[in-house]
Amino acid sequence: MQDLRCREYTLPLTRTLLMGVLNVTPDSFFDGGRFLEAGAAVAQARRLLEDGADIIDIGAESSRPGSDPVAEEEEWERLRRVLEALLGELKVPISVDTYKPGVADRALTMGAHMLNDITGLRDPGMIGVAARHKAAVVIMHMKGKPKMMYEEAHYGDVVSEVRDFLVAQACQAENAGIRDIVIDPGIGFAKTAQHSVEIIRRFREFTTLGYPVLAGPSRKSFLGHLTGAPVEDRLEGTLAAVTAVILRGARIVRVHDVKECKRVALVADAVRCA
Ligand code: HH2
Repeated sequence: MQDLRCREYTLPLTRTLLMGVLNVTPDSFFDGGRFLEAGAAVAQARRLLEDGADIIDIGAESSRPGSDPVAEEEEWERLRRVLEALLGELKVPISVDTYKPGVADRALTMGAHMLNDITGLRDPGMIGVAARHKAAVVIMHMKGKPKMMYEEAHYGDVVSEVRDFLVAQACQAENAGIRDIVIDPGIGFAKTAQHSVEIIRRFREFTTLGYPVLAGPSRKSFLGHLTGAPVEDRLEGTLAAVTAVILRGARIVRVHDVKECKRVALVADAVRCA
């Protein structure tokens, strides 16, 4: 687990990688509507890079609790304009946050490097697409669909249920020939605030499975639950959660505030490796 290959890029896994979030949606829970226009999205991608992002993750359908799915053509149209502009320019891997094989296939054909699937490759078509394009994949845990996911937030032991799902999906991906697999317990997805805290507290139970682990606590509602702060005011909570997961072995953090999280990662990495 020395490095992560994202098609023509190889990223080291010896330090924490920063995945910068870029949502080209009207309704994402934090940055919705800000980067829907291609020019604004490109400017934000450049800013994320300047701030220290190692990967840019572009999403064109919000997965916030209660959100409605977007039609495949609409999702692709939002993505296409931004991908076209960024793929020629950025010198870092571009990840596409989608669970639809049709969108994934078109994005990888255009040159994207990584698939970030919040449904953990539940659609068997996704495995075939990733394998065919030799793309890296993020397998994230979620139950149900974003629209109703809080109704699914029931577990015996949340950590073992999530871990069993991630291992099963990762094995399927490996059997299909996918080499570069990242797992993600899906903080906030069909999880109560208590479940998210439990996942962070026991994060080592994911980071000892042999796959690099990604965590996405950035500005999520469990932080609001703990601090009482609205989404615009959850930077400190995010930094605390990012520190906690890095000290427990996370290798990638998916964040909106790359500059601040990068500094936190430098310090936490130094402590982790001391
Ligand atoms: N969280 C969100 C979206 N995609 N992917 C992974 N692998 N892990 C996560 O925790 C994760 C994710 C939700 O955040 P955001 O993209 O900012 O919001 P929205 O879904 O409303 O666009």
